[in-house]
Amino acid sequence: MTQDLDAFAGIPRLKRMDNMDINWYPGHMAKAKRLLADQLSRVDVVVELCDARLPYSSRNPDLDKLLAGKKRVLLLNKADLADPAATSAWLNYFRAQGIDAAPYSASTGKAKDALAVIDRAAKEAVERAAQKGIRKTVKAMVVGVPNVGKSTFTNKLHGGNIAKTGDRPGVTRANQWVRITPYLDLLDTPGLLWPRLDDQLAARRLCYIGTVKDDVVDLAMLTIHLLQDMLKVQPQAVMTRFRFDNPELRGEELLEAVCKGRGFLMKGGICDYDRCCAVVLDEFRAGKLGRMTLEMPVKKARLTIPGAKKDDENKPQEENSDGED
Ligand SMILES: Nc1nc2c(ncn2[C@@H]2O[C@H](COP(=O)(O)OP(=O)(O)OP(=O)(O)O)[C@@H](O)[C@H]2O)c(=O)[nH]1
Ligand SMILES: [Mg+2]
Repeated sequence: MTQDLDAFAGIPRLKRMDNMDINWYPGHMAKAKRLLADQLSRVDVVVELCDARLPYSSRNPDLDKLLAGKKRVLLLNKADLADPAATSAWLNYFRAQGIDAAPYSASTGKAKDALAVIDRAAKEAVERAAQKGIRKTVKAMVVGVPNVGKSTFTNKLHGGNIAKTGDRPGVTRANQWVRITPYLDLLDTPGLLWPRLDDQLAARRLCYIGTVKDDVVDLAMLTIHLLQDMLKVQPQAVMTRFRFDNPELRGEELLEAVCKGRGFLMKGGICDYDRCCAVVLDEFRAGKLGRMTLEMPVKKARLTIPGAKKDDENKPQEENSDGED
């Protein structure tokens, strides 16, 4: 790991970090996408889960096309790990776009709150059936990128461990229908990424929350970026947790500071970067630094550039962006 960093000697520190190219689209995802499309005609409601700490980066852009015309709700899951004020800002942002969004925690939330969201979304379909004298069983499909909590959500609604969960991406490999009540069936699906992660900033952030497998990235680079991103939003929490006192540190200096602060040192006082990266990533993922959201729905004033792509108009910007990305 240290060798990788040394290999870039002479290149300015932040510059060399742009060399990370993240892509992960294992075979089971292509299959899962086909199977999801197959099931769509059978479902009344799609429940999309994203991670409340990254509500922009953790939404699969492919879903818009795939789910066009379907009744859909967006749950900002893991809201227990996110900054509540940031979650409110995101809810306003989504609702302003006509997206039915709500915060949720599949770990600590109540099943009845999630059921209320699904009931609201399914209301029209239920009423249409009632007009024909039928009491409908609503079919809802749970979708989202890997590791956002789809199976934990399914278990919460079911009231027991019917779907396999785990703190790594790609745990669910096949669709699984689960009966929640006589009037609600839920389909848990495998996490879906998209074939080319062309937004590499989003891709990197997906690694922070364990949506992209750790094996496909350079963990030292990833950890440096995570520390820098956390320092932008909550410098004091980062410095307290990792025991250093200079919020201006950047690049490899940050790994050194954490190693010294937390005592991740090997024989001869050499920094143990492997241990440092594992601990920083684990502690962020487990919410040990407190509730934190890493991106905000801030719109930049933009100039109209003739011929510019319109796709990114609603893409939120980083707060306090220092332009390194
Ligand atoms: N703190 C917190 N942890 C959660 C929440 N929901 C899920 N988790 C944890 O996140 C990890 C992933 O949960 P899963 O339910 O397996 O995620 P998934 O979306 O089904 O993942 P794949 O099947 O890989 O796509 C597990 O360790 C869960 O305990 C939540 O709301 N809050
Ligand atoms: Mg799952």
